[in-house]
Amino acid sequence: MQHPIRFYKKSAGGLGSLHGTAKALRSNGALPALKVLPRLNQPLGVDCPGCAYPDSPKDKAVDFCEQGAWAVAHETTPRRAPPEFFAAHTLAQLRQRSEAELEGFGRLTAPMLYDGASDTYREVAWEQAFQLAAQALRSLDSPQRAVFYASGRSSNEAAFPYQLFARAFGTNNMPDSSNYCHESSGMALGSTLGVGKATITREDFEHAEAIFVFGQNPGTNHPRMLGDLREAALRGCRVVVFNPMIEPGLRSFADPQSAKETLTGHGARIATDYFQVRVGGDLAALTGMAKAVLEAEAAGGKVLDHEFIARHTSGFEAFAATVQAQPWEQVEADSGLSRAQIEQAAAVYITAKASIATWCMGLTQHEYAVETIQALVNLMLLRGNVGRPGAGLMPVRGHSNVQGDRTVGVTNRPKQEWLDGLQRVFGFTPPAAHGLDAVAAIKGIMDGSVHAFLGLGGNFAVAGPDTPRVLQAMEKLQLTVHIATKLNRTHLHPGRVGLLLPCLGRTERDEQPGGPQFVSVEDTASMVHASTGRGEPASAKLRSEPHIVTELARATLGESAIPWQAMGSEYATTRSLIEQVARTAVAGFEQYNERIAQPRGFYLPNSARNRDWRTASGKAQFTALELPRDTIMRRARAQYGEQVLCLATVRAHRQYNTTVYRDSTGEVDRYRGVHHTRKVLFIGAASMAKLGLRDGQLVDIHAAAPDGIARQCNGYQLVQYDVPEGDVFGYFPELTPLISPDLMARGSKTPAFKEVPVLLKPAE
Ligand SMILES: Nc1nc2c(c(=O)[nH]1)N[C@H]1C(S)=C(S)[C@@H](COP(=O)(O)OP(=O)(O)OC[C@H]3O[C@@H](n4cnc5c(=O)[nH]c(N)nc54)[C@H](O)[C@@H]3O)O[C@H]1N2
Ligand SMILES: Nc1nc2c(c(=O)[nH]1)N[C@H]1C(S)=C(S)[C@@H](COP(=O)(O)OP(=O)(O)OC[C@H]3O[C@@H](n4cnc5c(=O)[nH]c(N)nc54)[C@H](O)[C@@H]3O)O[C@H]1N2
Ligand SMILES: [Mo]
Repeated sequence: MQHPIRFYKKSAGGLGSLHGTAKALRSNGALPALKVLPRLNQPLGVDCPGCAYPDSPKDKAVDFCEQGAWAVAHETTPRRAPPEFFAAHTLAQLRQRSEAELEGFGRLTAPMLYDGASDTYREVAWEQAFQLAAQALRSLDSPQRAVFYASGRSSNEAAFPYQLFARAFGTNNMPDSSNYCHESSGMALGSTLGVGKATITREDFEHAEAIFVFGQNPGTNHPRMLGDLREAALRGCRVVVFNPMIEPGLRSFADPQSAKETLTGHGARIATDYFQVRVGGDLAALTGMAKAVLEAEAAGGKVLDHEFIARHTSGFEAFAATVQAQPWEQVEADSGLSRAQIEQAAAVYITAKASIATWCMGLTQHEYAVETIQALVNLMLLRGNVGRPGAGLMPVRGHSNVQGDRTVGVTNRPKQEWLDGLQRVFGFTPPAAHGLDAVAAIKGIMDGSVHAFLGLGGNFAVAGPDTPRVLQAMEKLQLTVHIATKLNRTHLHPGRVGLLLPCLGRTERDEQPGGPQFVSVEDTASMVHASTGRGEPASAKLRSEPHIVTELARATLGESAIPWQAMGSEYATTRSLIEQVARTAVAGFEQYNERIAQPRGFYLPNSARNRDWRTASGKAQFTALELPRDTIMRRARAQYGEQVLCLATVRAHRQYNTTVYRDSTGEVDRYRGVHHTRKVLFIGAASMAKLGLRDGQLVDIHAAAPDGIARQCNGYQLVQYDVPEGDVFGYFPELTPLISPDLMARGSKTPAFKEVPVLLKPAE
């Protein structure tokens, strides 16, 4: 068997990215995508449907990346999955196909209804589709039987009527992709700084003296961020990385827009310091850094910002006492880093006049995720690194509008001010009780208490834990409605009434009775800006997301004081309604329609950035955190033995979440060097030696789950890689079936996708 790894020796970016961009275009018929790319992330252009990284504040001729090109090319693909395609394939047959094949069938073209007798989806008229969904919803014995899932790809103009629909129907059951993603960040920042969003803008990168990057692989998932890190590194800023894997994309980066770097393949060094913390070890590492900072202060170093701490924070004494009580031995054991390494990181932090901390899924998808991010906030507060130029915290969001969706009300835990705003503007009393989050929805689907599922985008069951079980349970639902651009596995398990409703993509022209429409999105630095699709729609039968959502609502709830039809046909109406609801709930939406027309849109002010702390104490809150003894891995090892490994599921270069791309050259994960197969497991030499396994060997992976249920993924090839002992890494979504829904973050309930206890056995 061929070894799938060819180690990547060049800088990330550079020619590889240019080739990758060209491949994206070639594999999908270049023309439509080529029309879109020059307008990507440009003022008044199209917002990239890839990640939520902010657009350049300066005018840049090119402000998209290779990964954006793949996202766009896959949306503008010439391939189609029309009704004839569905007539020729039963769902049983389609279920045999891989994620990449399902995606590869192309764009959906017509509304489809599941027909159980033939086990196929068949075309249905739009009007009938709306009526069928409405009947099924109205016949539920309680609105709480329905869940309204949202993936973070839809615009504000679709998300707002969607949450209004759920609440007017009578439920806050709005699980969303944030529950799977940055929920832990929102909670930790909310409890400590009073606002669950980034406190910095893209300009702040120009003023930082140190940037700490935790649990993030920007070379693959936020490539435009590498440009900012590169510029920072070139002007002498320290870039300190905490990541158990050596990610080549974080080591050095050749700017594809620099001819010299591209031609030589030698880019700029990115990480000045790289710490291979153990998976789940960041809380200990951050505790250690705080200890080192406090020790430096005690030694007379004058490193704390006393004025800031006194004036702006609360809880310092309890925090400091708790940090000092955590023994260095435990800090070292839990983090996998030596005291000297941690002191080195602390020294960088102490020396820098302004520090930024960014993070992504490496911090959020753990049992102690919320606590870990609170520990990061603690560290930043020690030197007043919030609310001044070049300093602050930034959770780097995933989906391009996941932050905007939350801002306009998509959440299972709405704030009372938001509900009051809905009541004031629309005159109904929205439900106050919190609804189901994603894991609770999964459990409800499995235990039969949920009867209807609606999805505004996304691939709910494949993106969440215990996929095979959840998919099976979805077939027992009374109703499934998926608003989608492409086919995916969740669609292949319809309920009794099963609807698949195809929508326009963001790059496509949206003509409504009110004229051509544009939508708006919010990036991870809180810039709200317009996105105007101009491409030819993939099919004449496609409807826009706002139209589909509002017609579903109108059919279900009838005519009411809520102007559904206007919101579905003239999005300025929606924006003005958002502005009205936001007036007493979210700052910064004044004159939404006027200001969205500005070239780069407008910034939603962040109270913490202004050192206005909307917390219980009215101050920025230090959190006293002990290092946990009771952890997923300790419990699993107590139950299953010391051979249990910790699996972190991550993304490869050629995928967008559950969408796996096929690359004609066999490239799977460029920077990590993987080719031709996704069935690999990255493992350290020491772990292999301990378990009597060897590089290249095939293994079966068994979950060591707390609920004792057997879960298994077979035939994975071991790849020796520089990762800490006891930790292994593999790709989602393939390995998600190993994850029990009981593995989740305390507080945020985000699945612990990066902390999955597993056992390896030589393949049978
Ligand atoms: N091209 C592309 N772009 C994307 C996406 C995509 O799939 N493809 N997805 C989008 C979405 S929704 C999101 S949320 C983001 C995700 O962006 P990332 O968070 O960068 O994605 P992951 O692959 O989950 O990578 C997590 C990183 O965390 C590290 N890690 C794992 N466990 C730990 C740990 O315990 N501690 C630390 N310090 N590090 C750890 C891994 O080694 C890896 O480098 O990307 C967005 N952008
Ligand atoms: N094991 C493991 N699981 C994870 C993660 C992990 O790191 N490890 N990461 C988690 C994270 S961070 C996230 S955000 C979730 C993602 O979870 P989701 O957001 O649910 O999943 P996606 O794969 O992004 O959704 C892809 C589908 O969205 C639809 N789609 C694409 N574009 C559009 C559009 O413009 N409109 C509409 N209506 N539909 C569209 C297509 O049908 C496509 O198949 O996955 C989570 N799951
Ligand atoms: Mo995400």
